[in-house]
Amino acid sequence: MKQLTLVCLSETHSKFVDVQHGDVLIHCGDFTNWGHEQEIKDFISWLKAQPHKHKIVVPGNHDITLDTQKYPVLKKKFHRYSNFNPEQLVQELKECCHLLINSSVTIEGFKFWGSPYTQEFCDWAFQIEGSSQQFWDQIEEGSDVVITHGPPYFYGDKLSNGQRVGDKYLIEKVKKIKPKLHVFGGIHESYGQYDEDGGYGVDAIKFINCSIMDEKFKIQNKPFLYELKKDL
Ligand SMILES: [Mn+2]
Repeated sequence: MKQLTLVCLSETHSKFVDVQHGDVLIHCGDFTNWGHEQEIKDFISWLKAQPHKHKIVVPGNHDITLDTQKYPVLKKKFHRYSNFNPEQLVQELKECCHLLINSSVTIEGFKFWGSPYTQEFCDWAFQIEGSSQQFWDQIEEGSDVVITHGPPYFYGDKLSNGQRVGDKYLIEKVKKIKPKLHVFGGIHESYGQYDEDGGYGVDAIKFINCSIMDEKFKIQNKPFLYELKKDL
């Protein structure tokens, strides 16, 4: 039996918190408010100071500098008066974590697949153009953990008015892939862990929304711990 303790958090928006110890630290995005150079540098310093052996980062829609493809457009909107090299910052970040952008990493026999992309209404970073149906076909078979910035439909995706905003194609695909864990943030007010509806026993997927900030951007929640196990 192989086991890893995962420490999962999201939505820190340039605030820094103490996190529990574990083997793999996972941040599901929105570690900044505006993707400013200093915000990213502060996050890198924080990340470097964490003792976890492995670190995985999936950016969020606020971390605009990490969306290097769209950055020239986003710069005009958000960073008119700053001048820095986004590629260099991304490189610095990659040197202290596994940065997953529609890609995977295998750690001690466990496969983690991550994506920052979401379907959203405001024009931020990492947005899926059009339907997400084909988009989620990129999730790799055999993933033990799926990490996305936004929630799938029905799990941890409720706004305070009760409206569910999770991605319907994402949940469809995740249920086919059958990871042990799907962890995400995105919707601050839906922090919590959820068991797969209609799932059975040990094969049921666990869904965790690990947003540590509430909808008023106040830190209210603790990072989640999850024991990832498998017979190897
Ligand atoms: Mn957020």
